[in-house]
Amino acid sequence: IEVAERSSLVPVKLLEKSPFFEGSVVSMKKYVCDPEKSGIIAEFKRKSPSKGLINGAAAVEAVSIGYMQAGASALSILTDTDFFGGSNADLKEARKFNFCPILRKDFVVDEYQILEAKSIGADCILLIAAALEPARLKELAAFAKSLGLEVLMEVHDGEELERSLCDELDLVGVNNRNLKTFDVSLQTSLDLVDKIPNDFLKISESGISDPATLITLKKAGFDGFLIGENFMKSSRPEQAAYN
Ligand code: IGP
Repeated sequence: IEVAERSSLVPVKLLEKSPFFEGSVVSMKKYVCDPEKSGIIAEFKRKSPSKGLINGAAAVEAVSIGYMQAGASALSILTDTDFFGGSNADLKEARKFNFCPILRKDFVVDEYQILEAKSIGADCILLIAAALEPARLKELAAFAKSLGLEVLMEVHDGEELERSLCDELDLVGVNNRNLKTFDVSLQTSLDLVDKIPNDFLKISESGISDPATLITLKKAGFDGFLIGENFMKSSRPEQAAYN
């Protein structure tokens, strides 16, 4: 359901009754840079605009628990239904079974969605620089911070990075996938890593499919690695993460 419809079905007052408003968040920043952990943010994603159906059968409970047992630092759960086949219920389910940072992966354009993220137990939200005016991005990031949530900003080029960087962010992600053409190039990450100030955790996103790539990215200066399809395309995503 669209945001406008959801916000009339579940008003803010009701969202705020969620017990998650009393609890504190689990820091994605802290977990991802913990040297005892892998830095991998493992993603649960059933389908995508670039690949179509990736995995229609996977169950979020088994996969999320398995990801964490395999050594992931954190989880990313798609809640967008139309493009990615996810839902808020998926994130709630993952939250029930895991004590770890959870990124709510969705296209955030409105404060309501940030309150919703908090109410379903997310710890971190995504803001996509290409989709938001810099001033609006800053405003949404500040709102998330006021609820105790952490913020990952996603960029695809140097211009977006320069334009939208602000103090309210915790992590900066470089998406290797061009959202217009769906082309994936790791070079995008390698070109941008040194332009991200060290105050932010640096995440490389998309198209990571082997340990050698991860090592290259780590050596280049990335702290975290967002991996979805490579795990999800397996009939046992959690086992793929273990391998
Ligand atoms: C994961 P991949 O290629 O490992 O499945 O990519 C993640 O980076 C990708 O799902 C993603 C995404 C997004 C999804 C990156 N940015 C924004 C939805 C919205």
